[in-house]
Formats: sequence, C-alpha cells, structure tokens
Amino acid sequence: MTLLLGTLDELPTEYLDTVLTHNAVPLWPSLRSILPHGRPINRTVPHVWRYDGLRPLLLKAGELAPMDKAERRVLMLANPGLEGAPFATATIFFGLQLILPGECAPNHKHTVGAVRMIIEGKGGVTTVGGEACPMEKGDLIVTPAGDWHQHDHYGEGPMIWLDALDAPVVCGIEASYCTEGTPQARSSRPDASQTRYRRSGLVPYDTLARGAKDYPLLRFPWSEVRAALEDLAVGTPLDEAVHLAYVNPESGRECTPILGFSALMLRPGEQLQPRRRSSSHGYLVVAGRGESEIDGRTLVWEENDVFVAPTHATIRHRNRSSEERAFLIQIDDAPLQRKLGCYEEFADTAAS
Ligand code: 1HN
Repeated sequence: MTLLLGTLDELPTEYLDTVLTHNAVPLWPSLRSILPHGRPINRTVPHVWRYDGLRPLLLKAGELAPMDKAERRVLMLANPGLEGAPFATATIFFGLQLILPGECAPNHKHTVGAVRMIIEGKGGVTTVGGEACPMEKGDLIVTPAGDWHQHDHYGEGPMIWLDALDAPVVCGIEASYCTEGTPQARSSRPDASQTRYRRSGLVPYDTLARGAKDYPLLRFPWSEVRAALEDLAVGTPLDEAVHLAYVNPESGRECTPILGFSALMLRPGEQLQPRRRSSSHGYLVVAGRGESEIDGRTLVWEENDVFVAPTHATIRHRNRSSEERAFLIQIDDAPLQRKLGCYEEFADTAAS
C-alpha cells in the first residue's frame, strides 16, 4: 500500500533511469492519477465565455482573416483548466464562427462530427450533402462526420454561430483528417425538417422496412423547439425540468454518436438542480439571463453566452428574471459515455 502512495522521487534514481531508458514507467507511484478514488480528477474547470467580450473580436477577425486564407473563421473557446488545449471540456470543442455577406466557407468533409447552433444573422445557409439548411437564430444543424458541408451567406450583416465538435475525441484517437471539395450542387427541395420529418410521431413509411438511417434529420428549427418546450411546460410542476432531447426521429436515439444535444427552458425565477451525471456539459444561452452554480462556483450568464461544467459536476441553474423565460441548449458527452459503458447518474446531488 505504501508503494501505491509513493512518488517517482522515492524510487532509487538509478533504477528509475534504467527503466526509463527502456521506454517503460512504473505504474504504482502514480496509480491514483489513473484510478482516483470516488470521482475523476478534473482538469476542466467551470467557465463562462461572455458573448459581449468575444463578439467584437470575432468581427475584427472578419477584417484580419480573409475567407480564402482562413477556410473557417473561428475563435476557439479554450477552457482555462486545459492548459492551452483549445477545447471547452475534455470531449467538447466549441468555436464561434463568423461569415460575412457574400462569403462562402468552402466545401469540405472530415472525420470529426460537428453541430452548429445559430447565434445571430439571417440569410446563412449550411449545405450538407446537397441539402440546404437555412440558418436562423437558435436553429441546430448537424453536419455528420464524413459528410460534405459548406456555409454560404446570402443575407446582410454578420452571420455568427457556435460550432460544437467532437474534435477532442477524434483527435485524441488520432483519427482526424479533412478532405477539400468543389462547391456543392444544392437541392431545391426544402430541408427534411420541413418535409420528411415535419411532425414528431410521423416518419416516412419505408423507415419501417429499411430500419433507421444514421442522420435522417439535419436541421432542428428553433421555432419548433421553443414551441415544444412551452407546450411541455404546461402542467409540468416547477420542480421538474422542462427538457427535450434532440434525437434521430427514426431511431429515437441521440442525434450524433459522441455528443448529445438537448433544450432546457427555465421558467421565471425557476431553479433547477438536475441529478449529478458523469458526463461533461456545455450550454449555449439562446435567451434569458441567469446563473449556474457548478461545483460551488457561480457563473452568471445572459443571451449568447456559453458555459461549461466538468464531468461528475454538481450543477444548479437559476433563471434570474421574474418575468422572462430562459432557454439553454445543452451539449454533453453522454452518448460517448453510454457507448463506453461509463455513463452514470447519481442519486445524490452533492459531489462525493
Ligand atoms: C470545421 O470544419 C468547421 O466546417 C468549423 O464549419 C469549426 C473546428 C475544428 C475543426 C474543423 C466547419 C471547426 C472545423
């Protein structure tokens, strides 16, 4: 047992040096960094990125970084606990992306999966495998790993959105690469949210014979999500979350394999304390203002801010307005954790 609690310093230097020259390392002095007791050791810290501070810097990037050179004009949100790695949590990449009127972020595809959540602007279109997805505030648009995608801006003023990617995971397993393409031909048919999956509970008939596709629905319009939350709130008691998951309408499972997406509504003055979960979480504030206490740290947020919580965190959200509703899109790595068999929800709400 004493060996387990030791440090590398306690080993005879000559022994340690010889082991290291063989490109080997003794496990026992550092076993607890791989297998800590009770709760993971978090490097990720609770953090909020204020949109007010970042927006002018993103607009400045519009002057400094021409699209033909930048390919993607993105400010990456780097968690201060991750020591320079440009990731929001250990599994979630967040970036704020800007395109200007007339610009095109050119067609490419990659092994990293991405989801866009629109923050401001009108007239943007993300084309995914030929399907044109209009970008309106609050919309969520999936660009699956391996699918061609490009972003065009046919409107006026800046078009800004939050990118959420599984890049930390795909880079971590050394599986990330990109292929550049020529501009996509675009279908004139409206996207699937307006045609094949117009109403929940209804799917194209042939789904029954062929089984679920991986990504039948790419765009989840905010107008529909917000209305669904407001309808769900009717009759939901104040101590129960008004919370809806974005799913594949054919399988009922999460809409991407690594990251999960869901929408939360906080009624005026409402305070929510979800069960403690093993997943890490990010949030985009679509509307409203409030605060979240994460592992004892209070983060104050308002519209368009982004904040994160590490794995296993104790989280409390509060709507600070007594009149307005607040809406959050939650991003988490629960789908990945479920696949790995390490997803847990804890009965207690306090960190152990
Ligand atoms: C990417 O391809 C996009 O396609 C945005 O818009 C952000 C961040 C890292 C790697 C690839 C995009 C990205 C990205």
